[in-house]
Amino acid sequence: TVTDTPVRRYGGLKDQDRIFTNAYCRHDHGIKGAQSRGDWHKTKDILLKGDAWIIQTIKDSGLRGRGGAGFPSGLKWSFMNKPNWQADPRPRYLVINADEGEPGTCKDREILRGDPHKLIEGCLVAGRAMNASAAYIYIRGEFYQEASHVQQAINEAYAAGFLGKNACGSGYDFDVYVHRGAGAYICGEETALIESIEGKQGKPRLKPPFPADVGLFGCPTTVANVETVAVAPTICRRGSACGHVNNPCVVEEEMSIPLKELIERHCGGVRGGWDNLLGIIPGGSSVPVIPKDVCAEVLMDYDSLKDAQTGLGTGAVIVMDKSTDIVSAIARFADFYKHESCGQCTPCREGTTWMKKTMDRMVEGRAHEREMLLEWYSVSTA
Ligand code: L3W
Repeated sequence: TVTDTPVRRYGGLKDQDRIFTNAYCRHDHGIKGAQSRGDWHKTKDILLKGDAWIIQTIKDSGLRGRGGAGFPSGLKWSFMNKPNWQADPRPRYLVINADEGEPGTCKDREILRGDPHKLIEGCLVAGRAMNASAAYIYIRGEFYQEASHVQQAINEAYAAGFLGKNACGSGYDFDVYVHRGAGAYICGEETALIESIEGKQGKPRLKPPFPADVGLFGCPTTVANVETVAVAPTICRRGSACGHVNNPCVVEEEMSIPLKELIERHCGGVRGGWDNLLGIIPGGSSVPVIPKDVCAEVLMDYDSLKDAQTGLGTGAVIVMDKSTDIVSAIARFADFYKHESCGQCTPCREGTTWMKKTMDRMVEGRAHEREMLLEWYSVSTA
């Protein structure tokens, strides 16, 4: 039994946090629609982070298999990368269990129809994590329309350079194939499914050996459910955690509530406890960060925050715990303001560009020791 799955607090899923936004296939299921919903965004960056990073991110997210067994996904994927796996000459495979046939279960069907690109991108990311060279998507025989949508997505992904040799320009080669079942429920069991792809009757094998040791065509294989794999790219893009407070929220409160009380009463406290706090931006990204000791005392109002050399701003509180790289975080804001400058006024147009360049130099460790953003501030407002 594995018990290291992080405990999650129920907070109600917000619309902007949803991953599958094309249920019932109301919008375009093709590549243009998928990209407008965020799929294939910076996939190359995820792939370049490598197998260990992807697996750790999936482990940290607490994702568990959605085919019924609930086995921790990051752990399962890590079985493929046993010590010295490179010395094993066998190819390695990812197999997607799209043989959804349990009475009353029709959730993978919606993903296959409406969001097939999430699955294909997920195959690539999960495949990279387990150093697989190909994925086989085993689709229930009765799912004709679903198989067509998945095949269309695969064709589009190859045409865009997202699959095949040098997938997404990452230097990693990866192929995806569809294999249609013939309508046997037993083929949802992972070893029977493997037998079926191999062209034999769908009858289960004894375990062990598990597929990670001896799977498809006798090679290391991971069989994973559609939904499990389809969420992986979004988890990698968003990060495994959902913020640095336990319960991110929007609340209406009385002016002058102590900042600490606001966070502890409404947000379930700082992730890892108050001691894990690094600093807070109390009013959106236009006001300065305040350090932890100031956060403990300050009240959420104009005067108190002004005395603390920051501001109430919009009242949007950004909490940063000790895992935050504060220089990178500020560089990210600088990037935002540079990107969003309309360019009409010189101080903003030039100043935000210089700020971004300065922050980039700081992030990369190339900044001069006397370099200060303040200089650009005084120049741009002179
Ligand atoms: C390597 C070890 N791998 C466990 C792997 C194992 C499997 C996964 C979970 O499913 C449920 C049941 C049905 N080294 C490992 C290891 N693994 N120990 O982890 O394994 P397990 O044994 O907990 O469950 P299981 O037998 O795979 C039983 C449901 O699955 N089911 C699912 C159908 C799913 C679909 C679908 O996804 N579309 O049809 C059908 O039988 O309800 O709750 O991968 O190899 N030491």
